[in-house]
Amino acid sequence: GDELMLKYQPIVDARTGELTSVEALLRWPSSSQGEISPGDLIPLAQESGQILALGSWILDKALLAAAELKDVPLAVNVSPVQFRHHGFATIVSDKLLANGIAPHLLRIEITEGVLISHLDAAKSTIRQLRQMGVVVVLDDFGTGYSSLSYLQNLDFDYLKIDKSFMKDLGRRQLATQIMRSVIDLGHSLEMKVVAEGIENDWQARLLQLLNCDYLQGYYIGAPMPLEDLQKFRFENDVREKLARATSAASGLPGTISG
Ligand code: G
Ligand code: MN
Repeated sequence: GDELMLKYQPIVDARTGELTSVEALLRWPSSSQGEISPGDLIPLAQESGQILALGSWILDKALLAAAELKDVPLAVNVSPVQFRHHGFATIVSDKLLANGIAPHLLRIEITEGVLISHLDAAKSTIRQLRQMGVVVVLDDFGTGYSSLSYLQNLDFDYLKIDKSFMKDLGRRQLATQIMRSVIDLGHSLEMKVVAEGIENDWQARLLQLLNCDYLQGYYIGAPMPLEDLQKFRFENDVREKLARATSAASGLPGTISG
């Protein structure tokens, strides 16, 4: 059809390949222009004043999916405008109750953009969500302007490293060293670290070697309709692919152990 929809992308344990959560991603399949990315859609909704309605729709849709996924945690991207909107944590709490979803099965992904200019409000919303048991993820880490100062002030459960960092991984020593440092930084702040945008075996292998906790990207699985994800849960070749990656990546530049 031509309507807005959510697709679901698997996130796996970097060590075992086991499915550990799923990210809901907004899609607008338009016959004339191909898929329009959330990157374009969110600003559009923001300009037209429909961002809150869109955000609410996404959350409702995602929680219906969460009910079908049962024990698999579901991550939902929340725009800065929606996150900062007064009462956001209460809205989330009401929707969880209405859908019968345990709070620990919901992950809210926010970018640094949320924190710019309304830091105290953002802090308080993050605290409320975490008190409820909802998991809070700092998304697209490394692309903003003041990443490190935000980390000093805020409690996140997960750190998601932006996909732009993956391009030169295993090709350039410097890219690998930066990745190592970011993963270590996340761990020393007691966060779990997710790498997104994994497209090949050497990226997967290096991230394993650097002790990254979770992997997401086309190499693991593309965003897919919910029915396909339900199949993916029970039949996928991620475990085998990660094992193959282990042998394929030995000797790559930047593959330093330790
Ligand atoms: O970081 P953010 O949540 O904004 O990015 C999610 C987007 O990245 C989604 O639109 C998704 O389709 C896309 N994506 C998912 N996996 C990959 C990948 O392996 N490579 C690239 N280039 N994009 C990906
Ligand atoms: Mn995200």
